[in-house]
Amino acid sequence: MSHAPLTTAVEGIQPTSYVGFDTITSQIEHRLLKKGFQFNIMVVGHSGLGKSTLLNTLFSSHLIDSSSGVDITTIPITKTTEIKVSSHSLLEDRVRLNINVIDTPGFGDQINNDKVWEPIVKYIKEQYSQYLRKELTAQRDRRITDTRVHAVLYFIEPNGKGLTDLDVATLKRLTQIANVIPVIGKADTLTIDERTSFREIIQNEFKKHDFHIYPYDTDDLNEEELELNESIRSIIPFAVVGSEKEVEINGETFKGRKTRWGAINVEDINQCEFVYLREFLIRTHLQDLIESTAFIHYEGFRARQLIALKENASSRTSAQMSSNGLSQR
Ligand SMILES: Nc1nc2c(ncn2[C@@H]2O[C@H](COP(=O)(O)OP(=O)(O)O)[C@@H](O)[C@H]2O)c(=O)[nH]1
Ligand SMILES: [Mg+2]
Repeated sequence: MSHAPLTTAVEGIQPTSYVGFDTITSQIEHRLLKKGFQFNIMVVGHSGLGKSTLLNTLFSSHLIDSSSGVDITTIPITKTTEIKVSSHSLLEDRVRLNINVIDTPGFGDQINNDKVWEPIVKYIKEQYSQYLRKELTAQRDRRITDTRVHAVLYFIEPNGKGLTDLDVATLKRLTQIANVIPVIGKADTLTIDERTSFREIIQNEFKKHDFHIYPYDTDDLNEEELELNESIRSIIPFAVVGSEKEVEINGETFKGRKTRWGAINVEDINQCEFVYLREFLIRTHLQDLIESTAFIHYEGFRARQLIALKENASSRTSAQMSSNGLSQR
């Protein structure tokens, strides 16, 4: 009997009878469905830009209270940005999506907006640090609860002029540590032409400042995926309109905003880019947002921390050695 060669070609061999490993996909699906998915999304931007409303519109559920009807000036202004986390569980077909919404009230509302991004940056880094600590314990949990921020929706004010100094300072920091998706809030306050030119201004500013904006082109993407990313990049920042209310016009009901001049259908692609944002964020890139957070942002954080730890340890050892009269060599 001759032995099989040590290296065989990676050609597929068709088993002569049914083995059953084609069920692995359904085994994986079963396991994934059982544990559900965790998605953590943060919203950043001035009060009243429609952050809460848009999140509720995106997930078609009332996740956070909007300030509608509440005069913003009556809300006590805190000295700094607050971080408010709320957890929700949504069920669609058999898929359970656990969502943590991280709201950042107070951002940009002060007269002196110096360093108001700090609590946000700190929160994002803290989640990485907690995750790392859990990974490094001797008895790791089989499943570490993931609180890392997978997406930051950054709301730009529809002022038609461009980014403010606060936007630039915040985006500079956030894009280094998380997946940032910029949107123009309350885009219905701009005409379609105004939106186009506003977007151009902002895209140029992004280029000028060299912001690392999500989605990222990685080596493992195929041509089709690269093209999709390119088309998404061309409409960033998405000009969005949000509404939780149903509007009825000529017997047709839709999610929209009624004005004295007519109504805006949030889901009409000729009226705003809400549908594109939802398509991108939820229907094509949800898993990629989670993976990019783990493999790009968290990985970078982890590497930096471990290198620092090692350097710390080695400088301590050499200090100890020299105090014992030993040389390192
Ligand atoms: N015109 C317009 N108003 C909006 C839009 N989204 C929300 N609003 C309204 O703006 C106010 C503030 O919205 P809210 O979602 O609480 O803003 P947040 O402070 O950024 O969370 C509410 O009265 C909303 O009804 C929008 O897209 N267009
Ligand atoms: Mg809000």
